[in-house]
Amino acid sequence: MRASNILVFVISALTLSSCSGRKFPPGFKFGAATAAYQVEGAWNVSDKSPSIWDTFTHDHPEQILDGSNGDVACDSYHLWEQDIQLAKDLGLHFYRFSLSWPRLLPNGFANHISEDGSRYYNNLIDGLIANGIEPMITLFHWDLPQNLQDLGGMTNPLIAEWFGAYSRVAYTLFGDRVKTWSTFNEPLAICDVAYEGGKLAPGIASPETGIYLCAKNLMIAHATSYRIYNEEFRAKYNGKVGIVNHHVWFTPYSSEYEELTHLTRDLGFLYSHPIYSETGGWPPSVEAFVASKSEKEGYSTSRLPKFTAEEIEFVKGTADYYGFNYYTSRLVREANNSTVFAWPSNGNAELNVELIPDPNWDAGLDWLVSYPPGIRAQLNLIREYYGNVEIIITENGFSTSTDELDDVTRTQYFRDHLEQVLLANTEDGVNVTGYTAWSLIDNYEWNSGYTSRFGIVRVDFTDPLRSRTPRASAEYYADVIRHHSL
Ligand code: GBH
Repeated sequence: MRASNILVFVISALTLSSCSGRKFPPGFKFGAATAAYQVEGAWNVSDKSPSIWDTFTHDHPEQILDGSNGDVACDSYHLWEQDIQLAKDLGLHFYRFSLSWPRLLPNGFANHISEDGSRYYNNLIDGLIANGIEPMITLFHWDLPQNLQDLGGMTNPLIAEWFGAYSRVAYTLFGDRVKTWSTFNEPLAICDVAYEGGKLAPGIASPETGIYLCAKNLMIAHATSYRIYNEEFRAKYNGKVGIVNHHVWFTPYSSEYEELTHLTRDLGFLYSHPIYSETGGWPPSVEAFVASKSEKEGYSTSRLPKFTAEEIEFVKGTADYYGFNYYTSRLVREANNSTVFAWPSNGNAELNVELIPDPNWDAGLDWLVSYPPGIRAQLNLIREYYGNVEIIITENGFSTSTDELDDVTRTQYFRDHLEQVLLANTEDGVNVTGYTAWSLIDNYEWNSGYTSRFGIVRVDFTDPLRSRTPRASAEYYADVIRHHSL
């Protein structure tokens, strides 16, 4: 985006905060999210088998800041009724949670459905609905069954079949009551972050090739799941299926990096272009870039596997909405020899870019620098790329290292970001229809263990009962929902 556009954003933001037209459109929905491995605990109850996150945290505690794991986490496997009560007290329209694949299908395959696993999710779904809260299910939020990993996991093209079969079980069991589905949460994390340095499960570093094998297989797996829904369930259940992408808003460090910024943004759309673009397939700029680099490196084919013409058609159009997770923004410039590549893994090594926060932005914990206009700018960019597709903000939130109840910075983060979402909707006409706070409750924050808190509700992890206490941000959010305005 050009500086003049940023100025327009700033001016309209100022105008908005000084007048009263701060209502969200009537159908706009508010929710909050969690993910199975981060909240459920009960990692080995009944016939549940280990996921790659069980294995990774048990075998490599040194990869986790406090050496912890999700064995118990928030114990939501047992305390799900409390989670529903919290969601109800907040007035949430929907609750976004994920299914643990190895809890539902202990073999990974569809030949055996766990009775306890299916009962757990049925109870959760029914409980939500009884309290007027729509369930929104993510099929895959990173916790792949370990036995499928042993067969190659995301780098085995058969993952598409396995994921399809798992999806069919989930759609069959829950599709009568669950109307909004997403297949994968953040391919960027599943493929790029995980395979770049092996920092996330399965702990395999394969930055040149593993990343892109995963990328292609994931796209086919997503489309397989979508098409199964279309062919076997849509007529009966009439729900929506999409995928959730994480985007960092990128803007040039200085005008000489405009082109590099475009390429960086295009790479950020690696998992969107095959679905939402008119042509289908990988973003052409990225495809050309990796192909030419691979050739120079002596590879016989591009490290980014090509789609066949048939595969392009198979993947194209396979989403009923655009799931968008937003947390932070970065400036883009060319890396030099002394650059230490840090998160975000958005091709920084591949493109030789350095992605750095503007010192003027509010520093949060670790990587999470707050730049509210970024969410609005990225919403507009999605529309610029793919037209006025329905967008649901599937995650947005802020972390702290302390667990205070009066969470002033988190509340401010929500206020500022909600305002930008509202502006994108009302001023820019972006078709954004929902907003999801990450997270309903403090939970297991992957490599940060329990040191990084995202909950609008505090969880006391020293308490065997994992007591839950709403923070000030929860009150604020409940207020926004109640008034349907800021
Ligand atoms: C989301 O990822 C996830 O969907 C969710 O599960 C998670 O709890 C939430 O955000 C908050 O993080 O350790 O410096 O290398 C957002 C993308 C990818 C951001 C991994 C942090 C690791 C940063 N995340 N990344 S670092």
